[in-house]
Amino acid sequence: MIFDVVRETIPRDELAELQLTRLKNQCDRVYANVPFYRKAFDEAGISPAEIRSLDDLARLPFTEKQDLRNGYPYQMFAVPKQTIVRLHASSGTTGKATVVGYTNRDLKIWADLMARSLAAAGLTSQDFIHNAYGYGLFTGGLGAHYGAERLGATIIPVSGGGTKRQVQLLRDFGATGITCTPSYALYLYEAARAAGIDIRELPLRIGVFGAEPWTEEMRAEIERKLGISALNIYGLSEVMGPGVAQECAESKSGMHIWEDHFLPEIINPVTGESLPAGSAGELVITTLTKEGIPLIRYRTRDITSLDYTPCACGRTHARITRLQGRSDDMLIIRGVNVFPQQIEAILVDMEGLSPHYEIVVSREGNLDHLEIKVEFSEDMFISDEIRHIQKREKGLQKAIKDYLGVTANVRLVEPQSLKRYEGKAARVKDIR
Ligand code: DLL
Repeated sequence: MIFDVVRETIPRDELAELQLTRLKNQCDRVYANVPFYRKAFDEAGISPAEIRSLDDLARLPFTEKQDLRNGYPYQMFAVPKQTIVRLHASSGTTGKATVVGYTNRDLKIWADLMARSLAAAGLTSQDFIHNAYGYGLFTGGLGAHYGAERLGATIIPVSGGGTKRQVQLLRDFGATGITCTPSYALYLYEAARAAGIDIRELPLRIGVFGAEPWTEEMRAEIERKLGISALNIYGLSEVMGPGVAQECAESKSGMHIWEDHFLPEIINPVTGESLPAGSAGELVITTLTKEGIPLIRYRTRDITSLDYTPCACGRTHARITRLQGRSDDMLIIRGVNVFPQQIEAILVDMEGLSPHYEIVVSREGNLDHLEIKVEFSEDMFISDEIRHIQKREKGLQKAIKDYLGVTANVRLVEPQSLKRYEGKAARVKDIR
């Protein structure tokens, strides 16, 4: 079912006109209200009045995650703080998180776009949706929540964790839809099996999975094990949250990016130059209607390509292909975004540790596993005994959990035992 037929099947020439009007508007607003943008536009030698076609987009400056961090917490807001009705923040940051603020209108649009997304996945007002995305500063839980309500479905706000209970609720409440990370879906399958429950025999029929990378093979596995149709959803907190792009049930190939609100481009991540449709590169998004934190040419760091070919579902919005990775070193561990520098910052803060460390991310069963090996400094090692070492490992593990929200297996190792690098250190091994 198409949730908003008029807007989702808008002819492309009309869409381009709408985008241009909105782009001009958005540029006027950020130039007038956000000092960061005024400076960036001035430095790029362009004024909002000079934007006459969508091609002029390429003349505008990029915005990066670091710009949001620099403006922590509220400097990137384009409206008075009092007009903001909700905050979210990126998970897992030591010092400065990325804070995003929404006006009432932003929240309404988010719910609409999330409802569009759930409908594109095949869910309707008749469905009961088990929402296991985390509720809180993370956008997953509340994003899916209000989208499901907007659709008129019944939302079951389970949030993350408590897996045994989740299995029981899935069975007892008879959910027909589920929203969570793809790895958690497989974890639920295992927990259900251990409890003697076969999810294939439950009424569950559709899953909307995202927030972390996954593959076609994983889709096939989820579909087989849970006996459902598994759809891909994309989003990021800076731009809105879940529901920026969504796969449709008809083609299940690429995610329609809601172009009446987000103007997508693909660039070469090294040179910054725009790439033609179909090429793989970094996705850059300009928000067209956001009031709280409008973003001009935001570098998502996600690698994908844009497909403008018509889709079987009749929606005219372009599709982004399954994400192929990132152009930075951000890791997503059990749905939590973690930068290696954040781990490093915690390690160097701890007395007696050397700056030599190794991070290994692997997958055990269906769960991500984070292991951190770090060397003792020379003087610490001589004086320390085994039980002290274990105590320190626990302390470090706790600090990582407290600051970053992820569980890590920490091992302190002897000085000089980890590999040294002559060139660029390759301290992170992602073997998932
Ligand atoms: O993960 C929002 C979200 C919630 C999306 C629920 C989908 C479902 P952040 O925590 O800001 O927001 O993380 C955003 O996660 O830049 C991608 O690298 C990654 N990501 C999100 N969806 C997908 C996906 C939410 N379908 C970052 N496939 C993004 C691969 C994804 N990676």
